[in-house]
Amino acid sequence: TIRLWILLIIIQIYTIQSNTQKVDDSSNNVYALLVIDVQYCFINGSLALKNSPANQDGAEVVPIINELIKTVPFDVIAYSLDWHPKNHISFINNTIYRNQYILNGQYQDYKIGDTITYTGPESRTDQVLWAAHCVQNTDEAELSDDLIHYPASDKYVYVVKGTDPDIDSYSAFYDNNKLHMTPLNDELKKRNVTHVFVAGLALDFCVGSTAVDAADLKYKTYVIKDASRGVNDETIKTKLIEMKQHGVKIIESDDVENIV
Ligand code: VGL
Ligand code: ZN
Repeated sequence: TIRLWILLIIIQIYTIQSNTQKVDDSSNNVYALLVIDVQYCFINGSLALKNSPANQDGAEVVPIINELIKTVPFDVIAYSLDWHPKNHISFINNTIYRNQYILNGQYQDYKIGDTITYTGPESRTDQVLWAAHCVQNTDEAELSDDLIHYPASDKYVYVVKGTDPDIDSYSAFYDNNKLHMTPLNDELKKRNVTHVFVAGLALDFCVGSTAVDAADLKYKTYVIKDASRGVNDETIKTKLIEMKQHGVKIIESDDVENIV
């Protein structure tokens, strides 16, 4: 029984140690909310989600994200903006002059939602074709006025993406070929961010890709599903699976206060 007692005491000490360790760890946690592309282009502009196959309404994320900002003590809130030049590769009206770069070189009747493969020198990617959207410095490229946001500071960070005409950027961290990073990772690292919560538009594209990259970059990553809206039920399903495979936790906005 003496041996048993010693064993029990050792187990006790271990649990106490690992518990204090946990407390110490959480004191180093720095929580960021990543608000992805809550812009008029996706709410009531040229790529309004309510006109896309899933029939979801981008405006609905705004009050949910605002409530999170008001009630959860995030250390950092980072906003991304889809911010394309007029000649951007993702715009269907630009596919014709770029046709020389398309694999089979033959004219096709492209429609919005088609995926084409560009093989030109600067364009080396599969690209979904979208209506022209979120053109830099246009009204519809602005963040929603209804979304809580303040001028850039220690707490508030803004990054633009999709600015290179020859490559799209769904993730707020990288372009789709992962050749360049936006400033987002540096800005989060500067602020010692450890945990990121991703929400906004669109779940199956920019929100999902941002979350996958965040997890790969070793942030503890959560996607807030009810604070996001998507384009297409099929791609939403596959993106959720991909996110989980990369270790992203899929949560609801009510869960956030129990984590931060
Ligand atoms: C997005 C399509 C094209 C997004 C951006 O923000 O999810 N989707 N550009
Ligand atoms: Zn875009």
